[in-house]
Amino acid sequence: MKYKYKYLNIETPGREDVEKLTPNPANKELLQHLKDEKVETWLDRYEAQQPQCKFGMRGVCCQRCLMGPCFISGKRKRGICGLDENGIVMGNLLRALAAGASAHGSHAREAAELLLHTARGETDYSLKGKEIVRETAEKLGLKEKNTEKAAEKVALLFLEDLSRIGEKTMRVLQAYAPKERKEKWKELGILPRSPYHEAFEALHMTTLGGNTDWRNLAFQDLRLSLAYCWGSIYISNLATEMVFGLPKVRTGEVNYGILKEENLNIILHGHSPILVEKIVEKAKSREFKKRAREAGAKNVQLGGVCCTGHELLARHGVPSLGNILGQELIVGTGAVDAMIVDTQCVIPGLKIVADCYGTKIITTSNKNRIPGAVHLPHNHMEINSLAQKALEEALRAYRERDRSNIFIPAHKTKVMSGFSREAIIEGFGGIEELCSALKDGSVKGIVTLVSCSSAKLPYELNQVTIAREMVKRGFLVTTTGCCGHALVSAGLCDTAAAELAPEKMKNLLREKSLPPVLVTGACVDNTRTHRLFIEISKELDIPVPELPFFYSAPEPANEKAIGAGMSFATLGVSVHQGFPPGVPVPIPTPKKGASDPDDMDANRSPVIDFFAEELRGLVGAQVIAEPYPELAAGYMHLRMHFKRKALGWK
Ligand code: XCC
Repeated sequence: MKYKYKYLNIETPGREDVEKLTPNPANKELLQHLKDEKVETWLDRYEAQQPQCKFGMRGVCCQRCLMGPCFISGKRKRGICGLDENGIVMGNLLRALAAGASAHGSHAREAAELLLHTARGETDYSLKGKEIVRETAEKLGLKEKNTEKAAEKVALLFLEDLSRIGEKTMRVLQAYAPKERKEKWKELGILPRSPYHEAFEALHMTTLGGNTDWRNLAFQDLRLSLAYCWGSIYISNLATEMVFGLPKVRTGEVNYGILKEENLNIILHGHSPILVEKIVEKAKSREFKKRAREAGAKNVQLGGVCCTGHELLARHGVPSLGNILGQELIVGTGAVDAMIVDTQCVIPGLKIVADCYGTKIITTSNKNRIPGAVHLPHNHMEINSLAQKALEEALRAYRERDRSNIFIPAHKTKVMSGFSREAIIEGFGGIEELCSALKDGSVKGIVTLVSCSSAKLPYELNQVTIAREMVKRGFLVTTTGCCGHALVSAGLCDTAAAELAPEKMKNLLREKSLPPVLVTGACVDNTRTHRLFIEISKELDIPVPELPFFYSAPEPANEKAIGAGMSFATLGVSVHQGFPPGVPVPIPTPKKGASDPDDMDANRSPVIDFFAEELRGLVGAQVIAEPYPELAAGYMHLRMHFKRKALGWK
């Protein structure tokens, strides 16, 4: 690969590497097309940034106070204030986690408010997930027979959990977490109060003159991760399921080929289903289709990007087109008339490409404004009218823009989607059967393969390689988020992909008509796999850390990804990160004065040792970084193999 970062012992791709290695042929064609058209994309900007700052890459750059930036090197052991490398690295990680927890917390608050207002009959929705309302209320110990009233109580409790400041921990955590884990977290002193509280504390602890004990910061990292998990993503997932219902397993097609030149193409992008659910309903109506035909379109085609793409694929079978790095390529087809975006992962480069093709960008949240975009800020009380306005804007875009420069790669991929936790269990014939499959080795273990796409790696290659490797080795894979888009487009979420699996697993998947990679939704739906792990552990009466599970994020990019991984680590599921998220990577060097060249100093970093080793003693899981996918797959296999052996499983 083109760029070599010796101090990280890592090579990163150049444009030619990405063009050659990225697995989806449609992405290859679009990258080439946009290069020919001289349209700037993330790939151009990534190349322009090379080589990237070696201090930033190792996480040893500190910009926390106004005397900085300071960085640590062989000669400069401390920043101006006196903070050392470990304090800087751990503090940077904690601050990134706090940012991710705030993004997910804000999403959770919107979802809980939607639930509250819907339960009170104040929105344009009614509760579709009535069984989830009843189940959640019961779990939370809320005695209320009336579904709407129960939902209202649940929503208020969620909002309280988000901002709880008293000594007691969150109610969702108390109700859903396994007893063994709660005792462990209590013993470690990491039971959180709430995401608001712990994010506050994390930022406070890392201001100038704050905490200099990096280990204490590491414990705050664990505490905030628990708040992130139980106080944000659990709330978003549950509230969304209560309002919009559980997804349904269905088959369909995804990838750029679903776009048609003759259609009005509207793409929905972001993370919140609040407005887009109504947009989908209205866009599918006869009336809107008629108006699109009158405007000259043959039909209306919807598509999804990032987590909104997953929500829509799971609930409505709306084809997903791509992920965070795919958004520019999608618009680069020239076929998109309007892209409606809400919050998170809408990159600024999107508007640059959109302007080249006259694509209208419509923003719907005050948390995400883009200069030059049409802005229609949503609120819970005006969903109908705002959805209508957004569609009117899309129609206008269709009529007004120059549609002569369209390039659509003809690739389509089959997918089976919509796997909730419930659907996975049902798909295997019940929790007992799923557990027997694990015990008898038909399924060797479960890996959840998730997270973003990063320009630092050959786009989508590592995600697809790890998924294929794990399936070949007999492991079931669940997936969400941007990684989910890569795996879906690679055809791994189609039943035909069962062919890759070893005989026993292949036969089981065939019998159950399941694909080896189950796409479970958006990143907040990582909770579905999280709860699946808890349920398997309960059924088998074996603590989670002893079971053959793994979490892997081959291409972490967003700060939100840190909390996602740590949510699993605190549960006792080990974590693989494909690219070290700003931690110094130790490179063994020959010992000074040693005559034997194999006599090496490991140059280990205390922060790395904490995550890779000490954490195992604390929560029963480790966090490791490995950018090379085959090595990562081999390592995960080995660790899970030892767990199976310890359990006496074949
Ligand atoms: Fe990461 Fe969530 Fe964003 Fe994709 S979309 S870049 S956070 S994987 Ni959710």
